[in-house]
Amino acid sequence: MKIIRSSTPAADGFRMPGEFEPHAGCIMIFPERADSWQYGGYAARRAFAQTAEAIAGSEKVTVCASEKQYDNARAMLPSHIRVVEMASDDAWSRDYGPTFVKNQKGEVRGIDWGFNAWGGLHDGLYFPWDKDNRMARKLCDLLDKDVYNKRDFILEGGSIHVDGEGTCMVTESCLLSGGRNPGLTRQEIEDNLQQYLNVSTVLWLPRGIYNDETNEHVDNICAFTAPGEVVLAWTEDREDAQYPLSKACLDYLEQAVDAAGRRIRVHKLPLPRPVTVTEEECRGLDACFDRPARTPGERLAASYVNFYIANGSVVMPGFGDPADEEARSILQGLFPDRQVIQIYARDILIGGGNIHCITQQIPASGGEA
Ligand code: KQY
Repeated sequence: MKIIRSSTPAADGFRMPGEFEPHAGCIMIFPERADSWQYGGYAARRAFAQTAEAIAGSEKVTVCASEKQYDNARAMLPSHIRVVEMASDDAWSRDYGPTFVKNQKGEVRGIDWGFNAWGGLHDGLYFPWDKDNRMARKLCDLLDKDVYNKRDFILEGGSIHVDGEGTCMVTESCLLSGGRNPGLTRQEIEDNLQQYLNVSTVLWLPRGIYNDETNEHVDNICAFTAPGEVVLAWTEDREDAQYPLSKACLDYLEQAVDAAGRRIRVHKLPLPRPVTVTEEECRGLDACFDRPARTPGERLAASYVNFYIANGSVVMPGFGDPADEEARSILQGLFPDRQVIQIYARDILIGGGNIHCITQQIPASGGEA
């Protein structure tokens, strides 16, 4: 594996493909952190294993597990899922796995962004995060991909979505947050996205999901389903704290134009009713930074937008909510050639994210037509 320090994907003719383009596989990490996953992570590991199996129905899945969890992961996961031992601080491959880029010959490379646990000592969510920060490079080595070093720029994979045709979508609340790149202007941040993802247009949604502890990652509020088309997490309840956030995004998207000059087609995806943490769940979590990791009644950032597009399926969260089926059927309509698989994801949500946050696609190699 070569570490590329002096050029950029755009300069080398590489771009980040849309998630709906063909994959070689998917990377996940087995959960065990006691202040993220209640009661030692037993229920979370079951939900991660179900997610891995659903994705493995149509693409190769690699699960990274710690030395302590390796045997358990190997036992819980079927043999067609690859398990490798790799140290991490938690289980968010979207955020600190490599972001992959591809050129016209079909060569794939990784990007190793800086990771500081969603805000470092400013408003980050745990310390230390050095094992997470080393994962992108280790994974590129494992997969035999050269990697761009961009550790001087803090970025999580969940804070970007691309359409593969020159457009990237982010939220202002996250990318302009004080804990990531406070020394950079908005224009400098946009320049980095342009050079590393090879995009010409950055859509800056104002906000994300209410109480999303990532400073409102875009992957929880809005996702491309095709070039020029997005789903937006939506509530009709004007009294709900989420309403002004979703409305601000809708207003923004209705006037936005993508890199190809298209207006964006917005499909509203309903939100579940507010999901809050129970006392029993809080009792099962270790403290974080000498404070309780969660407090009873705290609202979690539940959203159906946090789905993963696999080669043959779309794997989405369910919350045991009346809106589960409506959200599933909207996504099924938008992805007629893929089977939409819903996983009961409360035990992933308690950790602070969902199915998109715990997965990272590896684009298929091979030339483009
Ligand atoms: O991408 C995410 N949503 C990850 C959030 C991690 C929170 C740590 N408890």
